[in-house]
Amino acid sequence: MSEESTMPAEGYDKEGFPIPTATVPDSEAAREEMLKIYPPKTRKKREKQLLANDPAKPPEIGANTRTVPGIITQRGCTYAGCRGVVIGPIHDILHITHGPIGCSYYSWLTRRNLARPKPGQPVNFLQYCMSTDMMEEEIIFGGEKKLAAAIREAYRIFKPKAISVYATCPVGLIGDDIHSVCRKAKEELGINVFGFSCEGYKGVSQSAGHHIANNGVFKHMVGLLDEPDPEPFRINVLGEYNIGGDAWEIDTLLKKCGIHVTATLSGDISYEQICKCHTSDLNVVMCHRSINYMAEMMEVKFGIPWIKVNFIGAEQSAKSLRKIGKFFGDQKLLDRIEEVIAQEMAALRPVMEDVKSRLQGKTAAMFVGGSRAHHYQHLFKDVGMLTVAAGYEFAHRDDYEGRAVLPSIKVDADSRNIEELDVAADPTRFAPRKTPEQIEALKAGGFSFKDYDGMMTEMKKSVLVIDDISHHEIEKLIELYHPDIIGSGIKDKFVIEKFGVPCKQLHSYDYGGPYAAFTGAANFYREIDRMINTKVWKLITPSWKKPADPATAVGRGFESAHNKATREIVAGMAKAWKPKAQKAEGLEG
Ligand code: CFM
Repeated sequence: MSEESTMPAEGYDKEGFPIPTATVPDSEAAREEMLKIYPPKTRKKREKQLLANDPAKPPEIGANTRTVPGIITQRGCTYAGCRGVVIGPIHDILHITHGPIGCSYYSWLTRRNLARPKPGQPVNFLQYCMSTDMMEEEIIFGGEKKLAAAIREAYRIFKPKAISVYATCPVGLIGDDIHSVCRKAKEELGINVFGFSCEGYKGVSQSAGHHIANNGVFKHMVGLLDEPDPEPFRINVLGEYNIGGDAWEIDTLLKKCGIHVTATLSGDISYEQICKCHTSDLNVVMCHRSINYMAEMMEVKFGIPWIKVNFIGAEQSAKSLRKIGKFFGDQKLLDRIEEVIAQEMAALRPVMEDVKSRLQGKTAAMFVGGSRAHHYQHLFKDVGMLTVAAGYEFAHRDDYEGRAVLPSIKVDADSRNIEELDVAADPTRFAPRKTPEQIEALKAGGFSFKDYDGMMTEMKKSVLVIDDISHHEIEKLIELYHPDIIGSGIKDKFVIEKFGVPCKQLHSYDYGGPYAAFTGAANFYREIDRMINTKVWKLITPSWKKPADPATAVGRGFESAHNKATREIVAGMAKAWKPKAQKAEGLEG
């Protein structure tokens, strides 16, 4: 709309997107209500993780710290972050989990990182799930022999280009040296074999696994193939995992503009693409949390600059394209980008307007991962909805408050556990993509590198920010805020829906998607419209609205004596449950 007129129409911002009309509820009262059930020690910790926002000066949030046992977290483990999130999507290498069968089984296609075979690259191993199936015998006598045999067997059957091995909790506990097994296998088989010490307990969440994975991908794959793609305007899309086909939408959009993707890390990506991604001109970062390490290391070693982008939401997609165009500074490319944005918006505008008529004024809350709780706020805003509460499961302070706080983040024992690679400029291959003068000129024109201002700077004042939310806090949020929709995951979806509030899974997309780029945005708007405006929610009486029935109190009524007692036990307040010995040692609370 900004292209057609200089004055925004009433109810629209200057970019031509509707202004949300809902108001932010009284967050201080809600915060107190959520915290008051906790015993003092738990409260002290949760207080730092549960704040009222101030976009001008984001308050310091407690993040990336251990979860209080018993609050029912949504977090995953370090193994999940490494094997499942960052490396698992590479489709033509074999991923072998060294551990009991459960760790493998639960990493078998449960994350919807889609991949399809390409011309010349017909292999897609993602449907396979490989495990050393450790049993009692290996736990007692060691599992290295079984691992070596498994690698050999897998190679014999599949003949992959590379094999990656992942350590699960018991492997670290019994001390199997997976790295020496991998080194020997590499020599024996003549292919790349490498391991990850990503035992589930290594960190406070899957975030530690991201870091371990970044280190390993950088050490064992990036830089192995010095063959730049011939196309101009080459970029890598970092932190995009092709959930529900998102990376394909982004790829198509970039292609339309004339921008070439060398590698998407790691959505629908091949081993070869990762090996040559250091030959690209620019790294654009979607998910800052999971891959900022790689962006930093590639800049130091190879001279590739990085910028933050976001292809979730129409307004954000347009901004991201323009930013990439500005980096290359080619007038033809810039013109083509404007043409593409105009085309995409012309197709999207009618959908937005239609949906907006039913969604403007509605509210959303989101508790997801380490980047989507931020990115998806833009999709809701595109159609006039307001985010009244949001939080990550495992992000760090910089994802909330912006990278400016990086120097002030305290490194605790849990983070120190994860190796920081010592990276230096490559003696022959380091090549800055821009001259210092070009960089200065870009900066003078308002362009910023390595910038991420975090979620809080883009949220309204007083909006609740909740890190690592507990089920108790979600229940309170629903009771006090009645958001029209909550974006979350499978672990709390059905709890939320039993309260009569629709829940959109923002990890797996409820088997839907894609939602990235303009085409994906249209899918999302329509789906949210359907979810919020279906009549089914009006037929449910939320359990907290039902009067307690003392005769059959179990599960009936939020304030029923039974439910109250259960919540108190969960919150560690039930005095009767504490053994005397613990009290004497001062372990309570
Ligand atoms: Fe990044 Fe992700 Fe996310 Fe993440 Fe994840 Fe995911 Fe996520 Mo689930 S890499 S931080 S560890 S954007 S699997 S694709 S949806 S929690 S918000």
